[in-house]
Amino acid sequence: MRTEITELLGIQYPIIQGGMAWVAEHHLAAGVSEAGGLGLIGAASAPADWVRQQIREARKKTEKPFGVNIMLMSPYADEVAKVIVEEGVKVVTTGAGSPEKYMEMWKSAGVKVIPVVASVALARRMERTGADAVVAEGSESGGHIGENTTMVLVPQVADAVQIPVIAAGGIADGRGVAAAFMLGAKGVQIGTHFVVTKEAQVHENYKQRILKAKDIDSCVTGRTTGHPVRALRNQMTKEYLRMEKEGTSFEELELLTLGSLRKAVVEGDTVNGSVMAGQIAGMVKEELSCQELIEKLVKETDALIGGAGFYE
Ligand code: TUI
Repeated sequence: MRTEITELLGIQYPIIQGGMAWVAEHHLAAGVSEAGGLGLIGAASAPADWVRQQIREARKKTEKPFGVNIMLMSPYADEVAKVIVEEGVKVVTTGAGSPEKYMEMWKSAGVKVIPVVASVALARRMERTGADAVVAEGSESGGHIGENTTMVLVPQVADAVQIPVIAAGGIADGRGVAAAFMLGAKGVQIGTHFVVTKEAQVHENYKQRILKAKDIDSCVTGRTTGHPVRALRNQMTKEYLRMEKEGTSFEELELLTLGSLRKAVVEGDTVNGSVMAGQIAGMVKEELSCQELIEKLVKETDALIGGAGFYE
């Protein structure tokens, strides 16, 4: 499965792990990279020193390339951006904003920059400022999302830019990977299925909630505040949606979500916490190791489109 993405990143398979807050720590990142994909440490809203330690721990576990995802709304984004360079990280992906102000620093340090985008306009802007690739992330994804689905976003982004496009949102098996290639992607980013891997240091309740999810179990909160977030339906999302409908202030709604992802991932409170997951959760039925999952994805994809010339 050699594509522009495997060549760009020096990895075996064009499969990238999502930079999920609280979930994407060094065990998972190293597991994905060791299995031939690109593992990521999700900096989320964590302080720069936590990110630095995570990078060092991942390096003890793998000599293969791995990256860091920066959540640009983080109060620590500036410091984390510098840690990437200081620690010699080879790849950075970004989410929830535009990384333009860090581009020069990263590019001159030889860091490969892959912004996650949810629109054609941002993809174009990212290419102009020197991005090496983009992740086109559809609204099937878990967490903070844009307006367009993967099906409509990926081909439009692929038409709009020359740099390789990585598809994300709604992909959890070989059919999804093959479909992404047909839409013009040269790689995929997968989140939800990696939450339920043996390496993921996620509370068992969180994993079980995903494994038991049905097709219609996710919902989107925060559409009115301009921060739409997809999570699995529970007491928290119900309360949030009720308050949103009643016109509750942004500040009060933020209070409700503050720390709610940690509550679910770390404490296992899947009732009052935020169980962020993509719509494809309904199809995730087993806990595999990163290696088993990646091997399964590659085998299934090859059976569908191997030799059909889609990878190039
Ligand atoms: O960033 C993500 N997914 C995330 S971030 C996150 S932490 C969070 N939690 C609660 C509220 C807000 C954040 C959880 N999941 N994916 C990448 C992504 N980026 N999706 C959408 C975007 C995006 C949206 C608007 C990127 C840029 C943008 O506008 C930037 C601009 O300047 O136009």
